[in-house]
Amino acid sequence: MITRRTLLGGIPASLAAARTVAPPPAYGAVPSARQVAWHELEFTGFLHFSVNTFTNKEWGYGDEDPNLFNPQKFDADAIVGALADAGMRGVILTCKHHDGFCLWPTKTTDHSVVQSAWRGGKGDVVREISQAAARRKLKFGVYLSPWDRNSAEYGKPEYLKVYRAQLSELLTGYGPIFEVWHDGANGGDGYYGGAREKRTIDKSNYYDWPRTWEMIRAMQPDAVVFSDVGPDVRWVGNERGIAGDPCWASFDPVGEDGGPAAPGNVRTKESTSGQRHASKWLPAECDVSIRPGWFWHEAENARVKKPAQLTSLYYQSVGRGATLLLNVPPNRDGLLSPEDVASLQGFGAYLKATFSQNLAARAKTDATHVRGNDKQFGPANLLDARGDTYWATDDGVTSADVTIDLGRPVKFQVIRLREAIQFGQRIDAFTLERWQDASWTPVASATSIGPRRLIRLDSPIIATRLRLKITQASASPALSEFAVFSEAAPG
Ligand code: FUL
Ligand code: CA
Repeated sequence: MITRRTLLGGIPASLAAARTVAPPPAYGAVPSARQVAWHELEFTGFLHFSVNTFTNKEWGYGDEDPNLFNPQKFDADAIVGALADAGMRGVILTCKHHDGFCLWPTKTTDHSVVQSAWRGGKGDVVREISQAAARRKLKFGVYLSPWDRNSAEYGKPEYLKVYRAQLSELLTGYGPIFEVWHDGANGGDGYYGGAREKRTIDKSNYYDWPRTWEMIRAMQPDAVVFSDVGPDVRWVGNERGIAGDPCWASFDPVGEDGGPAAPGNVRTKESTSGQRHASKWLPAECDVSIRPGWFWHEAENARVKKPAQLTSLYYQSVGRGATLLLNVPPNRDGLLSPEDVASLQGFGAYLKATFSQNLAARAKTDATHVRGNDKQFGPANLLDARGDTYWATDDGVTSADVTIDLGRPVKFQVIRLREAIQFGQRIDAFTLERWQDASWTPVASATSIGPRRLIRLDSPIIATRLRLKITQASASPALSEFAVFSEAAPG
């Protein structure tokens, strides 16, 4: 006789049933595996380095003598080490900025380190930074400016071949690349091989971006591609390092005139917050410089952002679910200046001291709803420091509470929440409360969570019990983390 028991291969029906509770069906746009890995980086570094470092400019015209580039004390390990100590998990180098000078010995043009006296023309900044990054376990990414004010071909169809050849040199010669960064600035006057004229291009069609992105996929399938319009990561719409609040991970970019969007042609106002119910998972990256300019300028040494300013930017970017890409430009020696290193150290110490210990790690949890009453979706999953375990409710439940009992009064100032984003961004709003004077009293409320939400209270509070109320959701909530931290003094 075939019984239910034999069908299940000898597993008692009660246990088997527990295992069959399915994870929640995905809601809306969901991230790709490469996007999930990118979200986990949270904080990365940007290095703007070129002939501009030596000419005191932000945008080189393209006629600079390559010999100007001579960073005598260049030390990739020192640069990358300072970024790593600050807590960064990746670094993106301006392999070529708008001036067209290539920091690696490219075969596509003479306008490169090969023509420089630096290391007798045998140097390769891309190689040294990528190797130093690998030694410190930082991911390495490339910025290759589409706009090239040196190239005689710029603006003509031939330039596209040059650009793609440069990209393939970078994507095949320097190990794994985590991010390819396409700038939106395009066209205008330049040297252009001696023509010294103004060239404008059709932003929507000239670069044939979809074909270039296919090339990147083929050469570096794990790399995310950044631009104003993605396809993997979107510009946040400002260069101040500040994400919107809310900041939704989904976005359908639209061109300035309402037509199709392209790098350099997007309604940037919408990029800051994204759109709640867009079709694409296209999360925001906040790029900002530690100095007023992107390149190093002696006159800005006194204007390097202090650890407390970096801390505030961190909460306004990483804390809203975006990634922070902080530029720290090497100086003419080929090192980070002491002012920048000091700020990075102070901020890194703050991050370490604040986030190393989740004060709720050993708390007791309880929830109003648990998916299928199955432990595998229980609220204890919020505290295990694992991204792949989560608390979830049954489908159709769009408001639910979870209670965290810390067992003793705990003083803290920062709360971190993460959604199980593999199922999409589901939560619209929540409130955090503490048990005080025999009732639940609100501590903070916010909207988007997505990959991450940090709440930094104005001053520390003490609580024994906390309650997280999901007050609004577009699909049943699925949260992977709830953590509380005691904030260190800003470095
Ligand atoms: C901008 C560029 O024009 C700046 O020089 C810098 O590289 C910044 C990150 O992107 O669009
Ligand atoms: Ca978890």
